[in-house]
Amino acid sequence: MRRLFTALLLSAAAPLSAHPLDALTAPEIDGAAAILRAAPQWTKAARIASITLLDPTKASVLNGTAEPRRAVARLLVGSTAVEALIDLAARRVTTWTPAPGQQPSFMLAEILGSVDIVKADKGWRAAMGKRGYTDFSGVLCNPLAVGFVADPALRTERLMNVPCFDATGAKNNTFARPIEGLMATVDLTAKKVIRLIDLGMVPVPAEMPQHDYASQTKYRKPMKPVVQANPAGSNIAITGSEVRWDNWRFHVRLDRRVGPTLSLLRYDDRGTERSVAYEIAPSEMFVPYMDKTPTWSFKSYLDAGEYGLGLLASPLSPGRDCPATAIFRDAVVAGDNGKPMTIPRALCIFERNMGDPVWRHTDPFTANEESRPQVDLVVRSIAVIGNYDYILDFVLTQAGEVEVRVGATGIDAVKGVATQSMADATAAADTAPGTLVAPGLVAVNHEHYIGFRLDLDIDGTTNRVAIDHVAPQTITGNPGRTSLWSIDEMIQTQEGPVEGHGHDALIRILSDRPRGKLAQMPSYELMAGHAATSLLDPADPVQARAGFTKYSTWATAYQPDELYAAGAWANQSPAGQGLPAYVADKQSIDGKDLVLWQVVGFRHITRTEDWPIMPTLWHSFRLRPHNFFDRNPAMDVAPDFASKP
Ligand SMILES: [Cu+2]
Repeated sequence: MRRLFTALLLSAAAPLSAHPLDALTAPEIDGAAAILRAAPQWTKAARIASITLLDPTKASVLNGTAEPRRAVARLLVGSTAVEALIDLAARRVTTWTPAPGQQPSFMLAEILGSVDIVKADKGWRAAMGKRGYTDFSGVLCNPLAVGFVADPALRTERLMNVPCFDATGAKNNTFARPIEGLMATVDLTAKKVIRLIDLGMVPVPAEMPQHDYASQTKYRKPMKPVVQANPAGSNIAITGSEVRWDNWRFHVRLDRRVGPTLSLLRYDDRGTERSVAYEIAPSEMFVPYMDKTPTWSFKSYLDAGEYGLGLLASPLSPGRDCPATAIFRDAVVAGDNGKPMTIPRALCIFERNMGDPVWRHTDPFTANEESRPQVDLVVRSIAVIGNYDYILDFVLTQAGEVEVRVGATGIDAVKGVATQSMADATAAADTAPGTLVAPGLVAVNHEHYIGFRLDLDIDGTTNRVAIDHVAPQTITGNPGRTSLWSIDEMIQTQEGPVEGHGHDALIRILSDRPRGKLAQMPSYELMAGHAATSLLDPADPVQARAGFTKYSTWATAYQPDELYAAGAWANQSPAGQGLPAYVADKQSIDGKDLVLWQVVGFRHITRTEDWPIMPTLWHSFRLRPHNFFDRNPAMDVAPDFASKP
């Protein structure tokens, strides 16, 4: 009894958050909202768009010195954006900074409210009447970020573009029957439609696809179970938000804006814990569509800054989205007006055995066989942004590698067209921007860029960036051999794009201190993987808001407020924010605390197999130790799970 009482006292005295990098808790979000409302700057016209953890200073985290918990809020006061910093312990607003002309991310009430505004608009109702709609109960509208605002008179207004769909009878695909050619622009402040584009009637596709299992007409034979299993229990140990697995240790949280965030990533190198990264997280996403029609050409989403990858994290389904044996973690994010929202099972953490060897060899002379089974750790979340689902994975391997994977699935954005078949005379014109995926439906071509911010700290915070060019050489004096290649190492000393990806160069981030008996400079290679860069004209206003997509890799000097590849205020942003601005002063990065940025980029040339729902397509990049360990770090992996040392 006494022990129970002591435990209760201890838990009552425990701080609200156990780790300085923990996401804000529900009481902290409530507290931040209350502090804002009590602030002298608060007015009745103020609305809170977002509240998130304001990162503690890096030095305080690394030194273990406690700092008061702080939050950053973005507000709208009337129509003016404000950034407020809040000291949660002192219960006060420390800075209140208006950002005229900028827009915080959308509030859920704005997204839902704009649908009602459109449906009440006389002009829209008349245009719908011409299309035969008098009852709008089956009509669903999809409010969208407007991106760049071409009309200078509207540039400071807070806007959404709202196309609608006939979703009568829709169970799970509300995007399949577009009411094409009609789109309203809503002024969210004035709460009215300020523009209606009506390009004329396009027949609504007849088919309503359903992708639930019961709706299918043909079934393949269900498989006998193929599952991940942990018959002797999990190897994952979690304390608070700190995860230990195999030789890895890290902190994980779901950030409202950028989503899954790994911090303090360390690897136990035979008894010495060594730093690999301070923080790894998505930063921004850019998805431009390739259709010049006025109801499509604006589509160029910056999903993290306009909506929020953490805010839109989807609850994960055990046994389907993640193995049933995964550890599932709820997340708390601030909803509208600083109201905490719990997202159940927003993160999953699991081990997986893909059936691959982490290494193997059979000696050709002695026939000695040695092989080691590979087990990986995966941290997963899935952001559902309207029609699209993005699976965001961090994969840690026993060989010290980190793979960052993005799986694209969900429903292609589709456009209603007259063409029913590619044999139709209208087919060539209608399918110029994409692919006919169903009668009367074109999936429009587009591309996806997911910019990750990689605050790597290889054995500490003073690092360098090396580009190892693979340089062809001509050799003379040997008639049997006239060419080879060798490595030409170049150190990048200034902020900017890091160029040299492809098969002719290796990009590495290295410590500035030699280590071990070989006195090698420990480093990690950034293996680009899928790194398409944007083909749009740099002067195109759509592209100019997302300048980070012109290069696949960037390096910047660490700055605590440089977090977002397309800038802190991404919604309706002007040109040039984010990485292009961060590197403009060309600070030195040599032997400094530096940040790498890697953009996973892929063009989505749509295909019939993407419809009615797209099989998951994975893209990735990899961080791979390079002279970081003095030998294969997976030498000590046991040959069998039962093996005793
Ligand atoms: Cu796509």
